Amino acid sequence: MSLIADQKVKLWYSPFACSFVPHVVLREAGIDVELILAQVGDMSEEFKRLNPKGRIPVLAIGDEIITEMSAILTAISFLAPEAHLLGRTSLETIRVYEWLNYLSTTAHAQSFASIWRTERFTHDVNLYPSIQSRGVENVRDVYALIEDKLSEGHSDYAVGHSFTVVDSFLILLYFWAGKIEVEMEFTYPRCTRYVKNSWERKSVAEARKIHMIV
Ligand SMILES: N[C@@H](CCC(=O)N[C@@H](CS)C(=O)NCC(=O)O)C(=O)O
Repeated sequence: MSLIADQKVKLWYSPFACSFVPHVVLREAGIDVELILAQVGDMSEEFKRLNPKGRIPVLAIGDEIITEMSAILTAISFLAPEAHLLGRTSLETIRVYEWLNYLSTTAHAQSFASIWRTERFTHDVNLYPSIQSRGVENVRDVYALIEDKLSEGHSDYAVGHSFTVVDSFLILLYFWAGKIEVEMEFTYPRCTRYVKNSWERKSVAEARKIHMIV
């Protein structure tokens, strides 16, 4: 596959969902994108043919259909190398992937999913409350770690000293944690300060509007 910057780019998204992350990154990269709604909980058969995993985000660059957060963010970043959205040095890029894997797996697919998609973790509805309360504990553990990591870099950004794909992911997860009523402001002051710094950034504000993240 060769990524050519002038191919048509499309993003399938749903409000409140993780498609917010590539949406911010597309805006950071200055790429024109066609946004297509694929509402979580009401995805069309046509969408499921496009992505048999039944998940958003999905990105199309010309005829190439790309799924999975890390792959999508990498593809967008390759379209606009001058924006350095995967970091500015090899080590920064390594750190970006270290974050992305942690956020996609431990934070999203394990912790938040066990609260919002408990049916994927057990067939026994009697176990839901126990799995969900463990999920909230897991979210707190994730945030304790993020709080520590954000203090290491002495920067307004998660990796290096400029905006990367990681920043957009962290902004989304902060919003999600608020939705499950984890107290964020006093318990995780560095995370809070960090998210507030980027909340009104142009790319973030535009993606928040479409994704209803307010
Ligand atoms: N492994 C996928 C997971 C994406 C994912 O779980 N997306 C959620 C929205 S945040 C989704 O599409 N959920 C649909 C559903 O649960 O039915 C990735 O990292 O891109």
